[in-house]
Formats: sequence, structure tokens, C-alpha cells
Amino acid sequence: MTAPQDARSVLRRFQIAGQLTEFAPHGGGHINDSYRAVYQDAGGIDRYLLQRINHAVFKQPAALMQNIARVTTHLTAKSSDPQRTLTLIPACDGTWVHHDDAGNWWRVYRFIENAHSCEAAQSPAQAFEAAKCMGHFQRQLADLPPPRLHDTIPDFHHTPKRHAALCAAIEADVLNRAAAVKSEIDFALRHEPTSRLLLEADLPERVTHNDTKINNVLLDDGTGEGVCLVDLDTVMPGLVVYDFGDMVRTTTSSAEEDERDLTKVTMRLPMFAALLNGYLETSAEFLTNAERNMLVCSGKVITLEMGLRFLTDYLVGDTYYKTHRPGQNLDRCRTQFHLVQSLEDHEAQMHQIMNSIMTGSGS
Ligand code: ADP
Ligand code: GN1
Ligand code: MG
Repeated sequence: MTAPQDARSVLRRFQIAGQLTEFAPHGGGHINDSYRAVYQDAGGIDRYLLQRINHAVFKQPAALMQNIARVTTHLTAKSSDPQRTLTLIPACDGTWVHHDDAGNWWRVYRFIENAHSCEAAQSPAQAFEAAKCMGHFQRQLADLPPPRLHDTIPDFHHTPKRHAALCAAIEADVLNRAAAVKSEIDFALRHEPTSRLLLEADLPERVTHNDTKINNVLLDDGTGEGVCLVDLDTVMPGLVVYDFGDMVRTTTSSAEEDERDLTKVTMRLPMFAALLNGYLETSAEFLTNAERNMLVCSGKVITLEMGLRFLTDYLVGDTYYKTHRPGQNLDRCRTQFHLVQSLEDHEAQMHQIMNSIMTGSGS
């Protein structure tokens, strides 16, 4: 993370009035650096979120910011409560991003108050709200005017290419780590057909979020209702089932992504039912049958994808995701593969839940 002092000085490059009174790192994402800034002036206190875009991951930050500006403007224009949508603060030069002398790219959002995100879903009610909010987000963006959004990371959810990248990393084995992770590699190779399931389903391209893990949803502190999705770096053309799948990945398991006790990693059917109910409430009007038919298997595909990505990063030397201890990417891979197994074991029950919701006969 950039030293807080350096980050703090960047704030002067943005159109923010008042006196900076507090400044601290915020959130626990794997990619960008985020800081919370509190300003005070005669009118009261205003809070902001400063973020340094990871330009090793997002290679075209200017194009990425064009996407975010278009999407946030569109969402705000349609919202009945613009205070509850993501809003960019302009830089002093009138653009949406500050490019510093060291080559870093910075942006600032207005801090959305009286809302929080969860690292893991605590209840089906939270899963319901998060999924409902995600469907709303997709629906609101369905009429985003052309041109097509930029692909901020090409082939981001091309799971077969993630599989191929892992195979290349195994082949190169630059750190001689492959032999010790044979069972994980075997699991990945055995699941190659799973990697193709969503891309081969001939689903329509839509504007999607592409990083809908539960901590990218803000929930209202008072009512628990979904407020909005945050972390819009990967908003681009994609498949809605990857968004749904990432919520299955991050809400059905009660364990953290890097949990070492794998007995804690099992999928919880009530969370899945709540996700489906919440999502269908806001997406039913635009989902095609083909999309609806892939909702049950979407969780295992993206969970597999994340396992492939974590294992690849472990093999190449932990260069992509932030890690805080040795072996963390391998631990993350293991939870993902364990969850894939659990999702497979529960697939028949998930289909039953889907059928009972579709026929109006159950949860
Ligand atoms: P990262 O790339 O680190 O995941 P995020 O954009 O997801 O960054 O922000 C980190 C956390 O900050 C989120 O999980 C959410 O809890 C919170 N957050 C993000 N944007 C805002 C905002 N505009 N207002 C309030 N909280 C926010
Ligand atoms: C990264 O930035 P963050 O932590 O929300 C990653 C996602 C993964 C996620 C796994 C740009 O998301 O794809 O699902 O970690 N984002 C990028 O926790 O690679
Ligand atoms: Mg995030």
C-alpha cells in the first residue's frame, strides 16, 4: 500500500472543500489501495474514499475511469436517492482521475454514509438484499447508451483461458512449487469441462459488474437493505451469470476466502435460496431462460475460476493478489476447490430450490 503520507497529499489534487481532519486505510480488497478521508468545514463533516488504482492489474486506468464515470452518471440519473449511489469527485483539472509523477492513478468517491459491507454473509436476509441489489444494478445498466464499455481486463471471466494460464504456470513451475500441490493441480485438471459451462451456453452479453463478492455490496446500517454495488473497476460487457455465481461463491460458504480449516467450507442451502429469491426479484423481467438455467451451476464455475487464479498466482510467485503471509494464495485456492466440491455435492438440492421458486411452491 502507498505510504499514507503520500496518499494524503494526493487529496489536494481533488475538488474537496474544508480541512482534512482524519485519514486512514479503508477496506480489505486484494487489488487497489483505499483510504478514508474526513473533511470539516463550516457546513459540517464530509467523508471521502480515496483510491489508488492498481495499474499493474488495470493497464488502462484512463479507459477504466471513462467506464466508471459513464456508469455512475447513468445510475445516479436514474436513482430516487442519489446520495445512495457511487459519486466520483472531480480532480482539480476537471477530470475524474489524478495521474501523479510516480505514475500512480488516483480517484475519489463521496463516502456513502450509514452503510456497511460484510466480509462474509451472516444471514440469508443479507444474501437476499445483496442479490436483489445486484439484479437492480444490472437492470439499471441495461439501457446504458452506446458505445460499448471498455474491457478493463480482457477475458476477465474467460474461465477456460484461466485454466490454460494455470497449465502454463504448471509447465513453467518457476519456483518448483508444483510437486507439492499435486492434489490441487489434479483437481483443476479434472475440472476442465466445468470451466467451459457458462461460455458454451450461448448467453447474451450485458453490462455486468464482474466482481460481485459480498464485500462489494453496501447494506443500510439501519434497515439492512441493499444500498448499492461498489468497486466498479471491472464493470464491462459480460455475462450476468458470473455476477450471480460470485455471490454464490462468497455467501454460501461461511468461511473466509483464506480459511485454513477446510471443514468450515461447506455451502449453505438457505443462503442459496435467499440469493435466488433476491436476484429474481429484480432480474426476472430481463433474464432469458438460458441465463436462468445456468444460475445453479454458475457458483461452481466462478469458484473454480477463482481457485485456478489463486493457484496460478501461487505457482508464479504471488505477483497478482495482495498477500499478507506465505502460502496465502494456496490457502485461498484450497477453500475455492473445497467449495466447488461442496457445490457439486449440493447441486441436486439447488435445482430443487430453483424449481420450487419457479413454480411458486417454496422458499
Ligand atoms: P477494493 O478494490 O480494495 O476491494 P473497494 O472499492 O471495494 O476497494 O472499497 C473497499 C471497501 O470500501 C468496500 O468493501 C466498501 O466496504 C467500502 N466502500 C467502497 N466505496 C465506498 C463508498 N463510496 N462509500 C462508503 N464505503 C465504500
Ligand atoms: C479481487 O479487488 P477485489 O478484492 O474486490 C479480484 C476479483 C476476485 C477477488 C477474490 C480485478 O477483487 O476478481 O474475485 O479478488 N479482482 C480483480 O477475492 O482481479
Ligand atoms: Mg472491493
